[in-house]
Order: sequence, then structure tokens, then C-alpha cells
Amino acid sequence: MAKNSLKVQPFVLTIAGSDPSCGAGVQADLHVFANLGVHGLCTLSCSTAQVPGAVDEIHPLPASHLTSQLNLLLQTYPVGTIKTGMLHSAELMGSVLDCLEENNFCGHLIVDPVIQSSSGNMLIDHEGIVFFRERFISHSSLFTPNLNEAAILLNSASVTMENFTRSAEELYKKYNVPVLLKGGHLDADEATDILISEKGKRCYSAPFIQNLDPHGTGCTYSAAIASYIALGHSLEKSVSLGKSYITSAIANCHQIENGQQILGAPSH
Ligand code: PXL
Repeated sequence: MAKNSLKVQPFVLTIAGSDPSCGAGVQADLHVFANLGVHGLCTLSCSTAQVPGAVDEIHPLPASHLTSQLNLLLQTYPVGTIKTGMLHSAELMGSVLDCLEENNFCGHLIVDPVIQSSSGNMLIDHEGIVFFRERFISHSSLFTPNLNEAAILLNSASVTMENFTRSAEELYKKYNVPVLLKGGHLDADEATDILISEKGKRCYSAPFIQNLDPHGTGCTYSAAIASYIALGHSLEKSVSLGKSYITSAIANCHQIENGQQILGAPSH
């Protein structure tokens, strides 16, 4: 008779919005969790009607409902790592923080500070941005802004090649938690990201892949980093492995007849 060997998989919880096209949001996160062998859990902050390039509707769920989802999961499973994506409003962010505190969550909190979709639609309201700046980010173990999000979080005009490193330093100084500033949209030969933590500064570069910009790269990258952290890697190693994951998923992306690019499966 086959021996029953129980597998131990770390639990990773995503708190994010639903993207029915599955390129971003909880759907993308769960996909990464399954690929990397962690046990994924998810709670929805909002439902959206969208395809890449067009966000037609956003319906936030009642904050009390997000609270119920989170309480149940945190009271049932040994969740060591949480990843947040689209949280949409200050009210929803406040309920996340309250739940984490009430359930004595002391694991890793990876915050992808989702503010805008790649098509430029705002995915968060004004009070949400203020809440991000004043309350939320400082609770994270790592936050992963892209260039636009970094400019908004710094209240500055723009983050460019010229002020890239300085902006990362300012983000670290302002929020006092590790930051991964993603430079993938800078006009350069390499897609370089910079991590700043109490251990110092470290850059992660990969060749820039021309003409490929599929939807959901930010979600996928931060979900991969969260998974590697849950699997026991250091922050630095998790970012390095996460960078390889997203670079490979972009390189393997496929295009459908209407021109839409869809993230591929990373090669192992
Ligand atoms: O890529 C940011 C993002 C995150 N979460 C949801 C989204 C998007 C972009 O559209 O829809 C649910």
C-alpha cells in the first residue's frame, strides 16, 4: 500500500480585486501560487468588469464582508504571508489593517500599491491614496511600486531615469520599510528594479524585452516574491527569484488576434 506522506505547503493569502480576464488581480495571484507550490487563499476587495485596456466597472464589496472573509481564513489557516493588490478605498484598507491586528498577524505583508491599471484607469479613490501614504504602507514587509505609483506615493511630479535611485531612497526614508522600485517602464536596454532595505541597496536587472507589455505583470511579480518568501527565502533572494519568474513569463507571453498580449508560463 502506498505510504501516506503528508505534504506541508506554506499558506499565502492574497487580498485583491477580481479581474475576469485573469491577467491581473486574485486570478493572477492564485495562478502564481499554484505554479510555485504554495497553498493560495484569496479574499476579494472588489469585483471589476474589465479586459486588458478597458476597465468598465469597479464594484467594491462591503468592508464588513471583506472582514468576514479575512477573519474566517486567518482563524482557520496558518497564514504566514499575505499579499495585497487592489484595495480600492480607505475603508477597505482600514478593515484589512484592523483584521490583521485583531488576529495578531505577525507574518510577512507584501504590498503591491495598486493605484492605476496599465490602461490608466484609477483603481483607487483619493482617500485610498491618502490612506496608503499615511497608514497602510508603513505596515508592510515590502512594497513594490512601479514608476507611476512611486511618484504618487512621493507626491512628486514623476520618477524618471534621472531620479530613479534617489526616488527609491526617498521612498525608503519616507515609509521606513523595504521598498522595491520597479523600473521596467524606463526607456532603457535593461529592466532594472532597485530594492532598498535595512541591509542596503541592491539592483536587479534583466534584458528589456522590446514590444512586450502584457497586462498583470505587477500582480504576478509581487505574487511570486510573496510565494518565495513563504517558501523560506530571504527578501533579497525572493526578489531575485521573483524577477526571474516575471522576466520568463513576459518572454513567454503570447499574442492573440486582436493584438492583446497575455503573460505566459515561466520556463523552469
Ligand atoms: O495590475 C493592477 C491590477 C490589480 N488588480 C486588479 C486589476 C489591475 C489592473 O487592471 O484589475 C483587479
